[in-house]
Amino acid sequence: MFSNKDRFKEAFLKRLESMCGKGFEESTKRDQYHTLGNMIREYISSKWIGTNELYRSENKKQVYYLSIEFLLGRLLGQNLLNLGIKDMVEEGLSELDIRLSEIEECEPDPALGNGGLGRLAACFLDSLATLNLPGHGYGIRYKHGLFDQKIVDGYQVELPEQWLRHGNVWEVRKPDEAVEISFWGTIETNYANNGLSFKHVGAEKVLAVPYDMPVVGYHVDTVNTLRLWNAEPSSFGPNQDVLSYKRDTEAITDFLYPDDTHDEGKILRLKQQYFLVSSSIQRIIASYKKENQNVRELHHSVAIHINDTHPALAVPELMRILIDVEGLTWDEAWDVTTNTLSYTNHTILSEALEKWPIYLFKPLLPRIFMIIEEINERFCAELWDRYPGEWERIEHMAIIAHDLVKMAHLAIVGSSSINGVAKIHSDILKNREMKSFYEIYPHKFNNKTNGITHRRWLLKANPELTELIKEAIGDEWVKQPEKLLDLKRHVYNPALKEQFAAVKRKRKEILAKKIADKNGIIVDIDSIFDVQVKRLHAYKRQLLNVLHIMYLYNRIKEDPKYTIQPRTFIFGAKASPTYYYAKKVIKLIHSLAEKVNNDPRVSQVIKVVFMENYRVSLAEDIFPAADVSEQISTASKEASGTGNMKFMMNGALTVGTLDGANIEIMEAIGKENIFTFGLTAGEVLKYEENGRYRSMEYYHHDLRIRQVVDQLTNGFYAEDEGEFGAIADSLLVQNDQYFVLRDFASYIDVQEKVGTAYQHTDNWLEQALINISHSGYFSSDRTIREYAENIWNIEPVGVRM
Ligand code: H53
Repeated sequence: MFSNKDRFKEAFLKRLESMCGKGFEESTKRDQYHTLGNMIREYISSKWIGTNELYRSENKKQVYYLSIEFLLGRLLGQNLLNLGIKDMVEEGLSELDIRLSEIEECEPDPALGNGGLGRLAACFLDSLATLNLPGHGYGIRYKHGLFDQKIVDGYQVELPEQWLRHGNVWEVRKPDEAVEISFWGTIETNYANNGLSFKHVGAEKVLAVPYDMPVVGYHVDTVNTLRLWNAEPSSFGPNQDVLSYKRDTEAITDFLYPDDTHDEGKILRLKQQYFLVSSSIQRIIASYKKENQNVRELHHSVAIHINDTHPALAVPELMRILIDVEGLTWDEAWDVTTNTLSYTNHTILSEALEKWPIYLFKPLLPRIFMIIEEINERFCAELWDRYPGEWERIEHMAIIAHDLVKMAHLAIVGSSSINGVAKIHSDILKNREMKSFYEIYPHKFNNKTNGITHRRWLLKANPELTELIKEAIGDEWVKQPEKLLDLKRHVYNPALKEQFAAVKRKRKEILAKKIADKNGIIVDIDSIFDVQVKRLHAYKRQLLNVLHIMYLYNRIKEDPKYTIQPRTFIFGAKASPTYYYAKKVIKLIHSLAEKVNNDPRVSQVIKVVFMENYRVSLAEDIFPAADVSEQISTASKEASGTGNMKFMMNGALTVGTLDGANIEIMEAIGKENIFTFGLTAGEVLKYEENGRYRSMEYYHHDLRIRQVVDQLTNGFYAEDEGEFGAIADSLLVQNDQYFVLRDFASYIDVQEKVGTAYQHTDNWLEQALINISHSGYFSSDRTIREYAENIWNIEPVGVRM
């Protein structure tokens, strides 16, 4: 059906009729999307089955990536591209007068993640499949993904996301592979002749039903699986309140928690975590046992990855199954568990390191709690042997302390590998945050700098730039992204620079049109498109960006001779619904936009745009159009960042702190091709230690700062003077935890340099091309190879198209 355009057209029309019960003329765009999606999934299925059969017959080691988030983005376009049939399908459809891009718009964005963590997981799946690596994602099939953001009078309003409303063409329900999960109840301990045994009685059972989605590799035959678990009632008993049982059960997979690096501490979240872990591990072991006899050798065939602390219950759950179900001794089970599991830490923010109160944990997961207690006791005994009498140290490292279960400690003790996500982050883990663990397990700690899939963020999002690069250096880099380095030889080629400028301009026009349509703001294509898109969080410092614009506004108003290179400041960000400060920053951006964009003189040179409902599909329009990438977190706080890499790959220049992967970007492209500013991580950590920072001093001594901070509360940006009081308080009363005022002057200086640099067009274009040529290192293919070789010990399974 996809062998040539005509056969495709014929099959498409036939399928449209049979699926939708309508003729082509009456069909809607959505009908067409569903028809095409179904055809593609069917086309994928033989490769999918083939891949699974191959994995079974070759019986090579496989990795299972457990993650509470997978931020996939739309799949139709990416699948067509990876299958190598996009051009043919596009042509066929256009002969039917259908534009593929319009059909793609009908696909809801599967938003099963909040931000970096979930998007990284999605990039990893794409790389695993493309590299023919046997690796699968295990997650939750949230009925409602991350909320849809509406802006009403400048305020964020959250609406439930509804990606499943019209069904999901990519998924296959597998009821035969459902498993039962037990919550609540009590544990009966039996003393038999050959030892203890445990029985979980009076538990509430929930059925976990898998929905599988294919993960198609790029131009290979490998199709891996993303398995998403759905919670359903197990069986109804005679004296049961059926309705409330059904409601409570289904609630487990109703919503994705809309917090990013915040720990909401909800019992439902703990339920979600155990639900994911228990269903995944039960199934992984069942499928292992089909091909293998001895669970003592599980780790030779299976690697299980814990993505952040959310799936850390994998440690006690695997222990439970090995001991209670498979009959292994504690020591045998511990050996298998620690050799099977590995863990990635994604943050050092203390509010994100999950800790569960025992009073919630123990009744919900009684057997799991017992096992954690035992792990903790044995671990503390080891510590006691090593550090006799050092109570404080042991208390600090314990898995259970002060009535809390510390998930990061559990993950570290129960895994064979612990990695951070950028060099500086891994160093901070080793030398500070997890220093005491590093001292006893130095061999476990390692770094895996994050990456992004260039197939989505360059090939799919920016076909114009992709073509240009292919014209300049051929297409080997598509399979081997490090070869983008070949572009470096052409950076000074005037024709290439001109063509790159034309591509950038075209993409800016496309984005400008979206902005005009959605925001009703007309932006200047010749202005610098200066972009900050990411979750809203104090440490990411959108506020610093805002204060800079407030300063520019004042400057332009006060000094008639002041001239600057025109700029369009573009923001996109969702705030966690309960995060008061973050929501106020969104409101502030809107109040600022209102003032700037409506001022006759100021709006000639600057514009402020907030793009509503930032998500993967919108990101695909934004990155290709950016000139400047804002990566301005307080040094040491952003573990890696991955937006920085997407901008770089699309030829934007970074304004950034020496934080996360910004540092490695700088090392790759050279200091002269990035605009860095602000405190270093070392300086920030020192301030935090010695408590010598006084934000008030900066407020008093820098008039520019005093003016903008005063404007937050003197009615300049809001009639209600209290509107932005929380923001002003964060800076002055709370002593500016994220060093916004400390870095202000340095940020203003570097932004001035950006303005001047942009005027030297030739040089700017060269710098942009240098950024692109070094972006290959930041492909997730490199990252995944490192995980495969150094952590999981898995090898490609030979399936080539
Ligand atoms: O993970 C990204 C990093 C980023 C970090 C982010 C993250 C979340 O999105 C959610 C929870 C969490 O602990 C960390 O903030 O710096 O790039 C992928 O590693």
